[in-house]
Formats: sequence, structure tokens, C-alpha cells
Amino acid sequence: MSWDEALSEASGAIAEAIASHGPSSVAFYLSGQLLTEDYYVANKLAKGFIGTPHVDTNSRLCMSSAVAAHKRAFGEDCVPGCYEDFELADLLVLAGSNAAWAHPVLYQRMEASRRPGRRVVVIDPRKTATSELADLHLQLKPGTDTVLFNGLLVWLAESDSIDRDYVDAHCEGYEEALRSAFKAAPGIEDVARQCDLDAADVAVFYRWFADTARTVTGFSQGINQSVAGTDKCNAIINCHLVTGRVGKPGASPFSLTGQPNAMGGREVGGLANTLAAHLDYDTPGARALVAEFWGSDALPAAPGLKAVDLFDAVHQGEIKVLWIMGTNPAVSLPESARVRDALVRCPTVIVSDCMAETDTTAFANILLPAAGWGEKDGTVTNSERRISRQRSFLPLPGEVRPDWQIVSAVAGALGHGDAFGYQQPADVFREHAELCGLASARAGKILDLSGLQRLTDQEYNDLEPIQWPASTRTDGNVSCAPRLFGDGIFATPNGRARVVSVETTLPAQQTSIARPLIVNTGRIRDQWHTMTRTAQASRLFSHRPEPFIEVNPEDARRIGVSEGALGRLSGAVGSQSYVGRVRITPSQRPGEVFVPIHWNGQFASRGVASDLVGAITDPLSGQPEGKHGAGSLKALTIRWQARLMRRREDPWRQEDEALCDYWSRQPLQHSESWWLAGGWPVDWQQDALAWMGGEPNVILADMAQGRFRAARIVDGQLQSVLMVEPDADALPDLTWLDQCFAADRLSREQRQCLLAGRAVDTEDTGDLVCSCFQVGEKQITGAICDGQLSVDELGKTLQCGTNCGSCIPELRGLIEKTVASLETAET
Ligand SMILES: Nc1nc2c(c(=O)[nH]1)N[C@H]1C(S)=C(S)[C@@H](COP(=O)(O)OP(=O)(O)OC[C@H]3O[C@@H](n4cnc5c(=O)[nH]c(N)nc54)[C@H](O)[C@@H]3O)O[C@H]1N2
Ligand SMILES: Nc1nc2c(c(=O)[nH]1)N[C@H]1C(S)=C(S)[C@@H](COP(=O)(O)OP(=O)(O)OC[C@H]3O[C@@H](n4cnc5c(=O)[nH]c(N)nc54)[C@H](O)[C@@H]3O)O[C@H]1N2
Ligand SMILES: [Mo]
Repeated sequence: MSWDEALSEASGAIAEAIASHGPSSVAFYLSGQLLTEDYYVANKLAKGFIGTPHVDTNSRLCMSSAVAAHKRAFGEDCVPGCYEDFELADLLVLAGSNAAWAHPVLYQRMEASRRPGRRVVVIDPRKTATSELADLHLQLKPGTDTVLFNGLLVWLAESDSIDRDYVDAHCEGYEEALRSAFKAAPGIEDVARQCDLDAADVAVFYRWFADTARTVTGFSQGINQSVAGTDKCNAIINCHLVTGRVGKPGASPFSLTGQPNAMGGREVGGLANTLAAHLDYDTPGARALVAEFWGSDALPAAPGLKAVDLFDAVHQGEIKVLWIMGTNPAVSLPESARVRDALVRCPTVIVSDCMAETDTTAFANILLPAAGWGEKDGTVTNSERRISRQRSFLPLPGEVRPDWQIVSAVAGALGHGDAFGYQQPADVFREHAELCGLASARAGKILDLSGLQRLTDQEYNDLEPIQWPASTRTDGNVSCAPRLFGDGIFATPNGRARVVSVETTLPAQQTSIARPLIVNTGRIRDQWHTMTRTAQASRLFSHRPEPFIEVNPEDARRIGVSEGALGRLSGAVGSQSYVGRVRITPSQRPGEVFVPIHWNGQFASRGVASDLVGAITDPLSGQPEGKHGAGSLKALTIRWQARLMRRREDPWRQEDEALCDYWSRQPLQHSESWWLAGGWPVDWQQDALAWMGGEPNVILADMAQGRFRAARIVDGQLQSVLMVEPDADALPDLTWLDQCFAADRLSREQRQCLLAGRAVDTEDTGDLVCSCFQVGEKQITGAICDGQLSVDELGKTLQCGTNCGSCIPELRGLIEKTVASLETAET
């Protein structure tokens, strides 16, 4: 339908819900991938003019524990340090962060600042690309971080490493916190037992921490996504407070933000428990200030529902209109089956997305085409509070509109045009900056953007990245602060930081005889979240082409699953399960498995990690326990496996699914490719027809060997290929086959090689390591054997690692491994 019709449908549904069920029957679920301007306008419409408090964001699943901890400790949600601190630190502690894969640019700064005496401690139950940087890797039992940091607090006190002057002058709550810490973690032996670590390693960590004034602790989702997420963050911050290491060069706790604009969302008030501009509902005078500034009298009185509870309310029918913007909750929220059910039940689901087909857009009653990041203009704020302009470099395709415009148009249709008459993002930004300035002036908020509220259009366009607080100095220039709280004055009413008492809360989802494995979930190097966009770049699949389950060798042996086999992981939630390739690796601790969060209903039959974790949240922050499900693993019983390739315009159909037990899709440059597997015998000559879209004209069958290969060619053009093969390695090269789909007419050689096996002239380069330049493991080990023993040298000859750099840890690993094997061969 036309935009006019869509906007009137959307505003009509909202108006009707308000009239029949009150404003609280309308809810918004936003995203840290919206620009600040989009976010501000959505929050203003929802809280200010519709009058619903139910506005939450996917940052609830991401940063909310850090936000709650910052507020408890510092009085406001502020990251005290800056990125430079990662370079200045003499001790870098990375807790629950796989920065090598998740923050590759910052990680390269950490790598580049390697120097004698600089030490790195990684705290993660898994061996990761990041732990390769570690001088000490504490591979602790999942969920025991509060014990480790409480133990550190006790040890700092007992070894006389507390900065007493700082604590006396700038902190409160220290004595109580120490008492709780002592109860939870009385000594190193006890910490080691609870965390399942070596006592000697714990002692080394504690000593390094005590002895190193310049210490930065970076923490991310291994800390936040827990029922004790807020406590974990505070246990870390406590140790920095009692040593006076907050907001000083090279010395700070540092929450690593995930999404490009997670921080901007926190600034505008996108979380359900805040109002706007770092003002909470219970900040004295805040409601009046915001109401007056917006010129509205609809502001709700109290905070709204947080993400998990919000979707519960949707499920229970309390929400009549749900507007989802820039997030894919059908995949990313825990207990995804229940979330999907909630979306089915909701009378009106509006989804704004830049991709047409996602697991969530499938539930949309009204689907609005929104601009993606390269097509829109505005600002984002990163982990170190730095606001950057996001400038579009592509024209808006078709009838696509940026989110701020869509929201403003709906506001207009609802009769609030006067308050939403923005002509361009700069108009929105100035208003947001002004509100932050007011909040700072009247409620003492550190988030002050008053220095930016009068930017001209030109100045906004030219804006260089700038860290807040940004106020106007007496000389008229804008000042900004790389670090906060360095003077020991905090944003609490009495100016003192709070050392928070932390007790031990164990993970809520415990293992049992029926579900003996801890299910850890997280990111891989080359995919972004639910891969709606990254999956479009086929080369990004080369690193990890299919959903997988990483298992420790002991567990694999006991369970009876082998490398590359398909495994079924069943979770505690309903009858949901996850099917993926088994990867056996000593990187996993025994009793723990790891699955990636990226696959979903568009790309695999059963690849949604969120099906395996329960909707259990941290009581303070509302953040789900995404890193700790409980599950059981079995080999998937299959009788055959096949690779199917079809033309891109030939999509996967519901009927295709009935024929197999497992499928996973990999879009290639010229074709779509699927891995298929099934547990019952198939009559290939017959059943293959359905998948191939008709009778194949070239067939090569050796059923005794379990081998069947067929291709369908129409007018010389390749339509589909099906290959059933017991040994996947024997299949022709995927890239070569994909090329065959590009040809209008297959060449003689292509026809000849199509079913025969690897094409004669393609070189097997091994598993892909560098995605940017498509460099494979075999090429790299070859070059290492030829004497190229550094990342730099490899980069010069093969280009690997010279663009985004996120494969550098793997390159380093390959050099080590290859050199070691050459040395053993020599001796
Ligand atoms: N390639 C890529 N990069 C990304 C993203 C992406 O999707 N892909 N997403 C971005 C976003 S939004 C975010 S939030 C960040 C997240 O960045 P990270 O938090 O670094 O990434 P994760 O893989 O989610 O989890 C980090 C680590 O926590 C560990 N962990 C699990 N349980 C525990 C525990 O109990 N204690 C400790 N100490 N560690 C534990 C996991 O083993 C994992 O290695 O990445 C951002 N960057
Ligand atoms: N089990 C488990 N669950 C997790 C996590 C975990 O580690 N484990 N991590 C959690 C974390 S940290 C996060 S951040 C979430 C991420 O989870 P999601 O936010 O659900 O993941 P994305 O795939 O980034 O979804 C973004 C959607 O917005 C669309 N989009 C992109 N840009 C724009 C835009 O400018 N405008 C609009 N309107 N749409 C846009 C994309 O196409 C996509 O559909 O997942 C969380 N869930
Ligand atoms: Mo995130």
C-alpha cells in the first residue's frame, strides 16, 4: 500500500487502542541500532504524546546491567573512562568479553599497545581469540564472577592495598561491602574452589591487580547477561573504587557497549525505567521539566515494562499495538517460541526494518520500509561517550524512509504535528541537546549537551566526533571530557560513590541429570546478531558456514558425537531444540557447550540459540540470563546428507522442509545453497524432483555408495544441483559451483566438471581465515612454511589481516601452531 495508507493504518490502530484500552495498551520496542535522532523522536512520541510508559529496547538484553550498576555506584549511567585507557593501562583485565571478535578495532589498539610489563588477564569460561592476548586466562566456572571479584576486594583489604584516603573522602558503603564480600569469598582457596580455578592463578591475578595502579577492567556480555549481572558489574567497580582507580588515565572500570548506538539510546531515555535525557521518573522535578519542554500533559506517572515483561504483557493480551523498530525479538529474546506466540496474539504488530524478510517481520501486520545505516543521517554515541555523525553514503532506495521521519509522520497523523515538525535530523539533535542541557542545569545530570544545542545545520553536518559532557565554556568554545569522576566527585546526591554490597547469586538455570550441560551463547567473528544483513555478504559465511555446537572432547566422547556430525541440543524450555554441527574443541570446559546467537528461521531449520535459554532476568536490571541455559546433547540420527543449490530467485518453500530433518541455508553470490540431512530413506530419483524444481537432466548415481548427484539445466542455464554425498569433503568446490550459476550458458568444461568433483583448475585453499581478502588456512600455512613468520609478512604477501584485522589473532595462532609442528618434525 502507499505510505499514506500505511501511516493512516498505523495511526488508526494506535488511536483506537488509546480510545478503547488507554495509552498503556500501546508499546514500543526499540533498538541500539537506531540513530539518536530516531530514538529521541520515538521516545518522545511514546512517552510524551501517546502517554505510554511501555517503551523498552534491545539494550535491555545488552547493557542494562551495566546501566543499573553505574547508577548504583556513580549515581548516573556514565562510563568513566575512554578508549585511550586501554592503551595506557599496565594491567588490562577483560571480563566476559571476546573483544577480538566483538570489538575488533578497539582490540587492535590493545594488541598494538603490547609492551614489556603490560599484562593482560582474560576472565572467560572459554578459550577465545581474545584469550590469546592473555598473560593469564582465568577459565572460571560460568556465573561465578561475583565470587572472584568479592574475593579480590577481601584480598585487597587484607593485603593493605586499599586507598584509604580515597575511600574516606569519596566513597560510602565500603565496610558493609567488605563484610558481604568476606561472607561470599573469604579467601583465595575458597574463591578457587567456587570458581573452579587454580588457587595459584587467582593469587597471581589478585597480586597483579593490587600492584598495578594503571588497571583497566573492560567488561561485556559475560558479565551483563546474568541474573547477577548488575552485581557482577558492581563487584568489578567496587575493586576500582577502593583502589581509587576510576576515571584516571589508564585506570578505570569500562563497560564495553555492544551496538553502534546503545549509548545514544540510553541518553534519550529509550529504556523503560527512564524518562529522557538521563532523567528517571523519580528524579525530583523530572516529569514537570520534560512535560514543559515537550509541551505535553500526557507523560506517564511511573516506569513501564522491561523487555521480557513487556512481551509477557503482549502474550497476555494487555498490549494491543506493538511497534518494533530496528530489532528482531523473535530471535534475540529468550524463550523465542513464547515471543513468537505473543506476536501472533497481538492485534496489531507494526515493524520498521530495513530488511523485508526476518523472523519478526513475518509477524508484522504493518511492515514499514526503514532506511539502513548507510542510507540515513544522524548521530551515534559509542562506549566512551563519543558522539559521531553518521552520514549517509547511499541514496534512499525506492520509497524507504528514515525512522525519525516515519515516527514523525505517525505523530502528525495522530494530531501532534506541531511537536514533530522536524525537517531534518539536525532539528531533532538540537532539541535533544537542549533537553540534556536543561536536565544537567536543573537536575545536575552529567550528560550535558548544551554546548551542541545551537549548532547550525552546517556545524552539525561537519561535527567532529566529540565526547560528552559537552557544554559551552566561558570563551564560547565547547568543552568535552575524555574522563569522568577523576576528581572523586560523583553524581550521587552527596557526591560520594557507593561501594555496593554484593552477595553470591548463582545462575538460575541450573543443570540437572536430564540437562547436564551449561549452554553458553555468544558471537562469532563474521556475523552480526540475527544476520539479517551480514548473511547477504556470502563471503562472511566462509568462516562458520553453519550453525554449530562447540563441545569439549570428553563430553563428545561420553555422548557419542563426532566432529562434523549434526547434534541436537535440547533446552529446558518447552520442547525447543537447536540443531548444529558438532565442533569438538578443548576451548570449552567439560560440561559446557557454546552456540552462536546468529542463526534463525531464515537460515536454518533449528538454529535459534534463544530457544535454549529461559526468560529469567536480573531482578535489578531486567537483563536476561542469556549466557547460562541448561541443555542436553545427542547426535542427530541421520541417514543421508546433501547439498542443494538453486538459483537466487528460487526461494526455500514450506514444502521443501517436509523432506528433511535439517537444513541450513547459505546465500552465495549467484545462487542459494542448502545443507540438508534426513533420518529416513529417500528415493532420490523421485524425491529429488521437488527440491530441484523439476526433472534433472544430468544424473550420476551410485546408490550402493550412498552417492547421488544431479543437475537441472534449462536452455543451457544451470537451475539446480543436488548432491548426496557421504563424505562432504568430496563435494565440488562451492565457489566454483556458484560460478556455474552465473553463466547464461554453461561452458563445456563446466558441464563436464559439474558432477564429477572438484573442478580441475580450482585450488583448495582450506578453511577461510581472512574474509576480507578470502585467504584460506592452507595458503597461510604454506606461506608460514616458506618462512613468513609474522602477521606483517603474511599481510604483505597474501593481504590477510590487512583490512578489518579481526583475523589477526587466528593468524598469530596459525603461526604458532605451524612453527611448533615444524619444530616437532625436525626433532
Ligand atoms: N562480530 C560481531 N561483533 C559484535 C556483535 C556481533 O553480533 N558480531 N555484536 C555487538 C554487540 S550488540 C555486543 S553486546 C557485543 C558483545 O561482545 P562480547 O560480550 O565480547 O561477546 P559475547 O560473545 O556475547 O560474550 C563474551 C564472552 O562472555 C563469555 N562468558 C559467558 N559466560 C560467562 C561468565 O559467566 N563469566 C565470564 N567472565 N564470561 C562469560 C563467553 O564465553 C564469551 O566469550 O559485541 C558487539 N560486536
Ligand atoms: N541468548 C542470547 N541472546 C542474546 C544475546 C546473547 O549473547 N545471547 N545478545 C543480546 C544482545 S547483546 C543484543 S544487542 C541483541 C541483538 O538482537 P537484535 O536487535 O534482535 O538483533 P539484530 O539482528 O541486530 O536486529 C536488528 C534488526 O533491525 C534491522 N535494522 C538495522 N538497521 C536498522 C535501521 O536503521 N532501522 C530499522 N528500522 N531497522 C534496522 C535489521 O535488519 C534487523 O532486523 O540480542 C540479544 N540476545
Ligand atoms: Mo548487544
